[in-house]
Parts: sequence; structure tokens; C-alpha cells
Amino acid sequence: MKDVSHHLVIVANRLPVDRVELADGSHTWRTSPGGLVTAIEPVMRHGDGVWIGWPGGVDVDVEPFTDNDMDLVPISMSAEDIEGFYEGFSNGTLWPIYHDLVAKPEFHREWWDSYVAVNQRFAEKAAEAADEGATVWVHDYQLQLVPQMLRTLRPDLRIGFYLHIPFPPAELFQQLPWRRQILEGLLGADLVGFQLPGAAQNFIRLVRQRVGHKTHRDLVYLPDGRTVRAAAFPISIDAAGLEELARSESVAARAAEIREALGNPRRVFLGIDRLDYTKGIYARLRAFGELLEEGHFDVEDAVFVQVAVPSREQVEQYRLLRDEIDRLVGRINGDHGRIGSPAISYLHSSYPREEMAALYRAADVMVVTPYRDGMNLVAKEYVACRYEGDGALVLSEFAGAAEELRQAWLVNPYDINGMKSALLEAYGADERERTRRMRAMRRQVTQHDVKAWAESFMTELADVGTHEKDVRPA
Ligand code: GDG
Repeated sequence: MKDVSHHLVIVANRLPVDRVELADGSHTWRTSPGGLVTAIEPVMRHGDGVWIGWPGGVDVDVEPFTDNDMDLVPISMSAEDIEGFYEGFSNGTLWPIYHDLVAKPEFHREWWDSYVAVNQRFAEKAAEAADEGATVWVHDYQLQLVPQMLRTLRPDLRIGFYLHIPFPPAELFQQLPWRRQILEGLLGADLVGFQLPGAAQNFIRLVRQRVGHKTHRDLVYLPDGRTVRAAAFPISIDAAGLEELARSESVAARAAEIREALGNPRRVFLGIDRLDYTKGIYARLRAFGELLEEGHFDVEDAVFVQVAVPSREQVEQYRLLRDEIDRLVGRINGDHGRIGSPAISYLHSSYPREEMAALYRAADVMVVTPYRDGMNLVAKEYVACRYEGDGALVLSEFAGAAEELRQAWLVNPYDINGMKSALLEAYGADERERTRRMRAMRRQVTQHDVKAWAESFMTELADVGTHEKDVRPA
């Protein structure tokens, strides 16, 4: 690595790369898929930054290194850290509470202890890596204590925090035995960013009620004179980069190949999600299965391609979900598939970016039906790839993206009949209707890309506390 200290430090649970073992036993690094990586990588490449995070794996103890022009500082995790901090508190406690209790959260004091200890390690590494007066941008629900811990170690830093998932209403957040510690952890930041204004309001309200600080609109006034701002920064994608990829000849050829392999049905439905119970995969496939059952179409008219990217496979609820979906897909294919033409092509795997772009191009109807989702980048990626202004998006009202993509066929994923109607409408919509909606959504996505997102966050972060209005009113 060139420098030991940096002006910009990104702190996130995962590094943007995965360690892969080669046939000869040596190791290399490969860019890892996932919402956060997709969003931040372009920002990092522009400056003198360093990224601190877990490289994946148990006890992977590697020195800081440079990959693809990015300085990376790995933080090793033991089997106990993974169990308590990552699978336990982050994904077994926080994830369900922050997603409307779609699953039941578990509370274990030893998970919390592990969360505190691992957050402390991240804070210490960040404190070591940052220049005097540097900016540190901490990401997501796994690291909510880092801002306060880091401020104690390094009061000279400018600290931003961004939450990629929803921030729950007070009624749910209150269940957390450690609610106050988490709020205080976040208040170590100068700027706390959320996907939606409603989440920022939930946070401000909780800070007032639970910590007792004075607040005014999006500002929190701390007793020591510091001001914290909480505001919405809806995340986005590299729309131009993705469109360019979608326009390439190789992607066009692959999209045609995919349709051919599917038996050239009139309409191809597509779902792409991490295999997660918040994403509503089961309900959407059930809706599709019922439409086949009721004879609205058959496999010559419509097929469904569902990519389910393996995720958190050690967590019990994720294993159960996988089994349920396997069974449902098996049943629908058994009932409605023909030789060479399954009704649902179900792929439990992850794919390179080119293949994703080809899938988006090949799909007539993109189906995104989470019960709750911070944003959902897949919805935006589909729109970015539809450069001809065609294609239909069926989108859950409960995805953050629904606040921007108003022209989608919006659905309530709990309402299977409503979802069936929307799938049918999107399936049958004429070209004029599809184009009218897609063009409007494309304007939104191309004008608000990930670069604009990062710039607005960084600008706000530099600004907090510098305005007169930020000073606590008498
Ligand atoms: C969290 C929040 C928020 C997926 N499979 C492959 C692959 N991906 C890429 C997609 C997309 C990203 O991963 C998934 O992002 P989502 O936003 O859909 O969902 P989460 O992973 O749950 O992300 C979410 C996001 O953070 C950002 O703030 O929007 O609400 O839950 O970019 O394209 N990429 C590749 N192969 C795959 O197989 N290359």
C-alpha cells in the first residue's frame, strides 16, 4: 500500500473483494457482488481512499493490500465473531427488526457483546488509517456503534454514517434491549444518512424520546454543542455504465441466446434477489404459479427466470426459506412444465455483471416484490438496461425504490391476488403503455445516479455544523 494514512476512509462490514482459492492452492481477489459494493466502488476509485472491512472467511489474517487501485485493510473475524456479531446480532437480531419483523428476531446478550467488541475493532482500525482531520464514512447496520467509538478515539475526524437498510419506526426499534446504545453510537457521526425521509424522521423521533436530546427538523443538538444531521440520500446505481454494458453486442447476443434457450416464449418474467426472506420470492412465484394454474397463460406464453443469489447460508431461517422455495418451484414445474420448458428457471447462484445485464435485456417483466427493502438496486438496474424504453417493472410499494419509480406496476406483496393482477397487467400491457412508464422511470434513474448520491452525501457531510442554522437555538 502506498500511504499509511488517508483523507477518506470507508468502513464497511465487507471489503469489496472476495478471496478465492486457485487450483494450485494460492489465493486471489475477486470483486464481490452485493448492493453496497456496487454503490461505493465507483466513489472510491476517484480519490485517495482506503476501505476497511472483513475479507470473508474464518481467521483470514492478511496484511493491507492494493487491488485494482484501491487500498484495502482487511479485518479478520474468528468463528465466534462470525457467529455472534455477523450471523447473530447483525442478521438474527437487527436485520428482522429493521425489516418490519418479517421474521422473528432473537435477542442474546452474548451476541450483543460480540457486536460491541467487533465494532470496537473496526473503530480502532479506522482511527489508525485516518489522516489528521480526515473524513470517515461508516456503512450499514453491522457498524452502528463505530461512529461514537471512533469519535472518542479521534475527535478531529469528520464522521458520516449511512444506513443501507430501512430504519424502523419507534414501535419496533423499542424492542431492542440495547436501543439507547445504538442511538448513541449513531450520534457519534456528524451526518447520519438514510434511504428515505421517513427513516430519518424515525431516527430523530427516537433520539428525542429515548436519549432526550433537543431536536429541530433534521438536526439533533448535543449537550457538548455538536450538531448531528439526519437526512435521506436515496442510493442509486452507475446508470450510464450499466446502460453501456447492456448496449454491447456481446450482451445483446447473450440476451437472444437466453430467450432462445427458454423456448422463445412471448414474455419472460425475471426476478433477481439475494435469497432472503425480506425479498418476497416465495409469494411472487406462488402468484405466477396460480396464474398458470388458472390458465391465464402457459409456458409457451410466459416463463419465469428466478435468480436467487446464495446468502447467509449458515443462518437457520435462510436454510428453511431455501427449502420452501425449492419445494414450490418443484411443484409448479411438475404441474406446468413441459420437456425442455420448465415454467420457472430457478438458479441458485451468482453471475458476472455481463450475465446480469443480459438477463435484464432478455426480460419483458421484471418482478421485484420485497416485504421491506431499503432501496432495491435491482429495480433501478433493470430500468437502466432498458435503453429502448421498453419492458415492464412490477415493484413492491415497500421497496425504497417505489418512492422514485412511481410508474412501475406497484404492488402490495402481502396481497397475492393484487400481485396476480399486476403481473397479468404487466404481461398484457401494450407497447405504448410500457414505453410511457419506462421512459419516465429512465429519466429518474439516469438523472439520479450513484455518483450524484455519493457527492450529495459528501457535500452535506462537509457542511454539517457550518451553518448558522445548525447552532442550537436558545
Ligand atoms: C442492500 C439493501 C439497498 C445480485 N446478484 C448478483 C449481483 N447482484 C447485485 C445486484 C445489485 C445488488 O447485488 C443487490 O442490491 P439490492 O439493492 O437489490 O439488495 P441488497 O443486497 O439487499 O442490498 C438494499 C442496497 O443495500 C444498497 O443500499 O438497495 O435495500 O437491502 O446491485 O445487481 N451482481 C452480480 N452477480 C450476481 O449474481 N454481479
